[in-house]
Parts: sequence; C-alpha cells; structure tokens
Amino acid sequence: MHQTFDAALGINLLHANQTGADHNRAHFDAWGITCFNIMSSPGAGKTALLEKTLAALRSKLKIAVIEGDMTTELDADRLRQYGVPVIAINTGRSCHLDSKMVAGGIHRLEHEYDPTSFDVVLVENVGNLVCPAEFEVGEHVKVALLSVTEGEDKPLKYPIMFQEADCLLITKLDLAPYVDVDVSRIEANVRQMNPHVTILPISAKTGEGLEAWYAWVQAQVAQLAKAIAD
Ligand SMILES: Nc1nc2c(ncn2[C@@H]2O[C@H](COP(=O)(O)OP(=O)(O)O)[C@@H](O)[C@H]2O)c(=O)[nH]1
Ligand SMILES: [Mg+2]
Repeated sequence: MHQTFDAALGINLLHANQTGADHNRAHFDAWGITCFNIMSSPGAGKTALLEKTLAALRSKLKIAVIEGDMTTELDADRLRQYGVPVIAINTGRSCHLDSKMVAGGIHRLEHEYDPTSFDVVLVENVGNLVCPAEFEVGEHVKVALLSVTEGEDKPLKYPIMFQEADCLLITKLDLAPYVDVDVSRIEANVRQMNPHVTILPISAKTGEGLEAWYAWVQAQVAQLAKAIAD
C-alpha cells in the first residue's frame, strides 16, 4: 500500500516536471536557443569541459550558462571569467536541477539580457549519476560525462543516464594509462543500452578529442536552426 502511494507520488512529480520542461523548451525554441543538459557524477569534469568550450566557441556562438550547484557559486565564478552570462541556481538539498528551477534561470535570462541574441544555453547539472537523468529541464540534447577513473561498469550500474544520453563524453583520457580501465569496454557497455549514442573520448587537460566535441555542439545548433526554419 505504502509502495503504491510512493509510486503514484513519483509519477505525479515527474509529470509536473515534464510539463515545466516542455514549457521551458518552448521558450528556447521561440528564441532560437539550443539547450544542452550536461550531466555526470561529481568531479567527472563538467566545469572543466565548459571552460574549454566557452574559450573555443564564444567567438562563434552566443552562449549563456545556467549553473546548478547545491550551495556554492564556485563553478559559476570559474565560468564567469570567460565573459559570458552565467546564471547560478542553488538547489539546496536537492540532488538535481528540475524544470521549475531552470524556469527561474530562464526568467532571469529574459529580463537581464536579450534572449533572442543567444544561440546556446549550457546547463551544468548538479553532480549526480542518477537523479538528473530523470528530470528534464527543457533541454534539446542530453550530454553525459563519465571519467575513466570511475570504472567500466558504471554505465551498467547507473543505466538511465546512459540510456538517455545523446552524447557520452569519456573524460580524463590522459589518466587512462594510470588506472586499470579499458575505454573500449566503457563504449561497449554504453552501446549495449544505447546503440545510437555519440561517444567522444576527450581530455580537457591535453585537449584530445575536444575538436570533435566542438563540431558536435555546432552540428546540434545547426540542426535546431534548420528545424525551426523548415
Ligand atoms: N587529468 C585531468 N583532470 C581533469 C580533467 N578534467 C577535469 N579534471 C579535474 O577533475 C577535477 C574535477 O573537475 P570539474 O570540472 O570540477 O568536475 P565537475 O564536478 O564535473 O564539474 C578538477 O580537479 C579538474 O581539474 C581532465 O581531462 N584530465
Ligand atoms: Mg562542476
């Protein structure tokens, strides 16, 4: 009985979140913005990736960041150095961003800037391999990161994030020689659940693989622009 009640509550919660996410996406569509939801466990390299991405793409695309963190603005401050708008959202005790929180960020984007001038919103989600995958925020694409130090089995143990991802970045490739990891095993474990996912091994430290990531980001932006024009 108790279990049934919890399940119903969970479904209602996800349903309400989905309605909010669809509303957020409608705003992004109207403004011609492609929204990326960047997710991983804590420390896999989301902020390091965003630092590199802002440095490489800010002259080609107009980018804003929505930065989710439980309590601090440490990541937001790292990214503000790249001269792009960074809207910080503190989730408090929550282990993920939800569509309502991101709606608050969108509201600020709308009132503090001209939202139609942006091409891309990068959302850095709270570090967690489970909850963010269940709560859409209005993104067009989901990007999951898994660092080589986390182990080959994590896609199998935490399947939802890897099933849902449009792109998987296998990060910290420079550390692969120092840990017992077979990168092709990670790829195989993810493909087993999500055959069409784009998989890009990268290192934010050495820059390996980053050009392919930048090209993928730009291709997503071009694809949405074409879909809106058609
Ligand atoms: N060696 C190495 N370290 C990295 C790389 N990317 C991130 N790091 C380090 O990993 C730690 C966590 O990175 P961060 O970007 O804050 O991860 P986040 O919690 O997912 O945002 C930091 O000490 C980074 O310097 C990488 O490609 N190679
Ligand atoms: Mg971070």
